[in-house]
Amino acid sequence: MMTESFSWFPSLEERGSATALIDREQSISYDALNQSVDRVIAGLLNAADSLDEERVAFLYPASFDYAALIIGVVAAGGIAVPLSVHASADELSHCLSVAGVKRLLLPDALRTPALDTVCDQLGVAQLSVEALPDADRPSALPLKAEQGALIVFTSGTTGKPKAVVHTVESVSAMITSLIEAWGWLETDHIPLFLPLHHVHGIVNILLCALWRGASVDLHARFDAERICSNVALGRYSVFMAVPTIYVKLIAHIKTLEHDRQTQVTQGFARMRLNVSGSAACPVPLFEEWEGLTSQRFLERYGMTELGMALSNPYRGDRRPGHVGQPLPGVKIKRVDESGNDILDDATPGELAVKSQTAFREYWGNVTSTDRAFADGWFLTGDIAVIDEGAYRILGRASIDIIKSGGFKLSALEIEATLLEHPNVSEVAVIGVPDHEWGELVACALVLHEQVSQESLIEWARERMSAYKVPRKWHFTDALPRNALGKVTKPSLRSWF
Ligand code: MLC
Ligand code: AMP
Repeated sequence: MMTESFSWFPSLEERGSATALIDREQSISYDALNQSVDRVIAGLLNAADSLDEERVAFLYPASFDYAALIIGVVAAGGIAVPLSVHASADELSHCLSVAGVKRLLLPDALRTPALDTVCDQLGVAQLSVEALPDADRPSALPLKAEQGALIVFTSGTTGKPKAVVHTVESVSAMITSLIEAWGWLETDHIPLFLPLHHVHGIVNILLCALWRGASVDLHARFDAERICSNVALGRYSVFMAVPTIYVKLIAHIKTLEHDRQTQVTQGFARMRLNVSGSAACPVPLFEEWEGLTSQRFLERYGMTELGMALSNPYRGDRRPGHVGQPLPGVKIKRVDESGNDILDDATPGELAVKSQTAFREYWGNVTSTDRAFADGWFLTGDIAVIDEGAYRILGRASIDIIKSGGFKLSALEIEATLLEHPNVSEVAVIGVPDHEWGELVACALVLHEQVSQESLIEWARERMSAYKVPRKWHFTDALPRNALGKVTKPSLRSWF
């Protein structure tokens, strides 16, 4: 049932001259951000009443334009489709066609001949924010709770990434529940260096901060030295990152001379919150960070389809190796392989979730949407136990999902791309444990004609994002298979 009008973002205008975003030397106030959002709304609508769930894609790095687009597209009744600025033309083509995009906004500098070809083939118009028509913004912009708001692509066990559709209500619920649970303040100041095509960067950092009236320091990429300099100056009150980034920060801090090290670690110590998530935080990392900075990570567990589901407490005991309890409004149970509820805390089971923050559907993919739910419970594919009241994630049900540096990767998608190489006849991809990246992509190949590893890597980098390209390679005459002819992937681990 469609509910009545639903409000999307708190008034930016009312926050006036407070700083919303900082991009190197430049900063913009909430007032200025509000004007940019209004221009986006008016330009996209161009006198129409609503975008009616038009999927408006954009390819902007962390920038004022990005922020105006993600808020403005939704306010205008569209579905924001933020894409990765590091994606290959093939990957972008997949996203644009699955989501049925007709307009792609991007700065001129990101236009490439390969992308021009893709857009011509798909009938997608490319334009920059500045090129949006000058128009009047309608005074009323009624939205419905169930209306689509955001599409984020996520890898699954069935090949190419799926388009996860969040609604105005689910995105709003994701934001407000985190603001409440983690005590966001309008005086908060947070750096944003995570990619802006995933919920961690988009929702947990950018939208939570802007919704609450806090300030966001934008970084086009993660640069340990630059971040540490700002931390040493005491700029930030909150820090959110994936475990790999904390590993990189520790390595960087260790290279600094003693006084500088102290300034940086004290900068972290003074913050009110350091959050780790998107992948398991190993206990030794938790302890090393606490030893260096006195900060006990708040580790939480989330997923593109759900936003955040489990969290250690903001106030209370945060246990290393555990992801805490369900966030307010989140119902969690654990099920066995036949879908039966598991009642014994110590027996491992797959997490199944019901939440206001849950997605609506995979765009244009009824089969996958239906398969993702059992009796209204979303099946996460993650296996967990409950240990003295706190959840502990043991791993994933499928070997074909890899988490590297916080990115979720599909082994099958990487295999399918590598199989397109004319010299490759068989390939199997797995994730292998790695101290820095959590897991690294490793692949075993059978070639029917010799080709060097270097040229395969170069070939792969033209077709997939750099973080998907295998980092470990093993060439063999045959892949190990079971009686049914299926590759026995666990046995490949010994090769790496
Ligand atoms: C970069 N590389 C990776 C990689 N990231 N390889 C494997 N896995 C990754 N995640 C490659 C680069 O292409 C480069 O290759 C080499 O590693 C070294 O690059 P770098 O410069 O040292 O790394 P950097 O570019 O700084 O990237 C590291 C990173 C990045 C950690 C900043 O991976 C990142 O932003 N991760 C966060 C992903 C994220 O936000 N996930 C949230 C999903 S939402 P070469 O060959 O060029 O040297 C979600 C829900 C939830 O999970 O719960 O939050
Ligand atoms: P994504 O689809 O990119 O949103 O990734 C979601 C997946 O990341 C989850 O299904 C988990 O496998 C993993 N994940 C996120 N947070 C944690 C965590 N704190 N511990 C372990 N795994 C996590």
